[in-house]
Amino acid sequence: MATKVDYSLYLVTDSTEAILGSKDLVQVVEQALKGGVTIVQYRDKKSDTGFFIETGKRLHQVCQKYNIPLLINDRVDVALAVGCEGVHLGQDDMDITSARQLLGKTKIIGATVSSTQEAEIAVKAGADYLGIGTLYATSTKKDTKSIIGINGIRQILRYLGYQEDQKFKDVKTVCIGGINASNLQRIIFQLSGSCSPRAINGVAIVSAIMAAQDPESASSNLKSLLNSPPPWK
Ligand code: TZP
Ligand code: MG
Repeated sequence: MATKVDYSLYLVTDSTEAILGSKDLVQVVEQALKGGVTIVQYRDKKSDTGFFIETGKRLHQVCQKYNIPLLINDRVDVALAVGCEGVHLGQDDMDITSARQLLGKTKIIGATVSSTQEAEIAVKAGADYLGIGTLYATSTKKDTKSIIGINGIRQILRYLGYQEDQKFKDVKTVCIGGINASNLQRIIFQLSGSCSPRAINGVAIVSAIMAAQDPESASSNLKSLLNSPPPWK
């Protein structure tokens, strides 16, 4: 199990025209790293394997400069070829048990979950963290099957919080879908430990950083919102 990973401001990349436009992916990620993102997932649904690996290696070099872990979305083989810190796997990707066998104990494995059943399976199979969602509908991912809202995320956090097995206590959590500077503090507050037996460990964000005019200041703004109490507290 990977230790001491900071999941608080989790950047998920997007290479599509709608989000990235004509900007350079590696440059945008470096700007986000300067702004303070704490972990990066390279998500690329359109490139072939060769480009995925090559760009993954470039992103890994940049992330290493800032001492930030890089994960690869969907593909254990690409993560192995890149030599990065781990993978993020959805329900239709390789199962967590096989991924753990291929990647070994020290790599980070994350799983997308939308229900307590999916969370239980992922945790028991050895996921290090859960990407819980989809929180809110988002044009970044139109094919998302379950929009579970704050209540759906709370239900999963509550479930994790009440399990006896240490694996459930150790697993980290991030939520994803429609999170931006305007709703971040409310979301964190609604998912804080006082409303649920355990709090969320981070927020995963695509467009609010990747599509920003200035990804560095967008990230540093999100980071300061994360680190300051909401105005109503
Ligand atoms: N998985 C669930 S929602 C989503 C992914 C990859 C996209 C989230 O994008 P945004 O722009 O942060 O709403
Ligand atoms: Mg996937």
